[in-house]
Order: sequence, then C-alpha cells, then structure tokens
Amino acid sequence: MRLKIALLGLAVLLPVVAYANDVTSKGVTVAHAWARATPGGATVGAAFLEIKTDKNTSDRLIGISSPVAARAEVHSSSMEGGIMKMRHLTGINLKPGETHVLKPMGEHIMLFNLKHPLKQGDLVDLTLNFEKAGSIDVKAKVGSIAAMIPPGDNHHADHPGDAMPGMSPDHMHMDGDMHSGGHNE
Ligand SMILES: [Cu+2]
Repeated sequence: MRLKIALLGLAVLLPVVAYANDVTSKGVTVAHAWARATPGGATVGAAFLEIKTDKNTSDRLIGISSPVAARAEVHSSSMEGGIMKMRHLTGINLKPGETHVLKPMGEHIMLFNLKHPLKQGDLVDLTLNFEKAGSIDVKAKVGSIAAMIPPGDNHHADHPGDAMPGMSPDHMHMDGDMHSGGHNE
C-alpha cells in the first residue's frame, strides 16, 4: 500500500514519464484511464479507460463518479448513417477474463456539469463502482481536445491515422455538439 501511494505521488510529479495507473480490486483491474481536454465554457467532458477481469471474476460496473463533475454516466455510441448516436448505459457486465475498452466512438464515460475545464496534462479523479469489487479509484490523464488515444501512448501516437482510420476532427466536433445538445438539463 505504501508503495502504491509513493507511485501515485510520483505520477503527479512526473505525469509524462511515470504515468502508470492500473488499479486492481478483487480480480477487477481498471487501467489506462484518460480524458479529453474540454474547450472553454464546455460543461460536458468525456473519459475513457479499460476494465479487465481475471479468469475467475465476473462483475458489473454499476456507477461512476468524479469530483470534477456533478454526474458521470456510461454511454455507448455508434455511427448510424453518418450521425453519432449515444445511449445511456445503466452498467457494463464483465465476463471472466475479458478486457472491456472504453474509447472514442465506442463506450465512454460522460462527465456532466464540469466544475472547471479539463486541461491537457491534468489528472482527473474517477471512482468506478462495481457490484462485487466495490469502488476503484483511478486518475485519468487529460489528453488533447480531439485525442483518439490515451496521452503518452507513444507506440500508437506515431501512427494516429492507423489507429482510427477515417476519423477526423470534424467527427469529433459533431460528437461534442451531440453531447452538449443531447444532455441539456
Ligand atoms: Cu456520451
């Protein structure tokens, strides 16, 4: 435990070099958490991560919260006829030995009523609640506004076009507009 605290402290001091933030509880691991920077005035943000279960563990993600947002939800998204459609998911079922990747254009975490803009390079606290594993706290590294991959992922960053063929900043704009337009409160 002491080692983990020391490592988290190091990650805050040296976010680029030492960013490694996998947290495991009762067979459930949350890894590679990241978020997108938000433009000034935006009240909605998006975050992404991976959830892994070991081969003897099944569980269900039942809720998410963050101190930077009044509310956090899990959404699915899909392109239908060139239009991004999002759906609020009440949870995610996790089968044994599975890796569930939340990513742009797929399942994602929406952060509503942001208390401040998310700035590139910041770390955002996220708490994920699981039916059996309880709550898992991770820090999401904030990447650029239109980022499609986790910040600091150098292997993929060399070939951003390969990672997500056909995606352009225009799509992401539409995504952002959908979010603010579809979730007025
Ligand atoms: Cu969404």
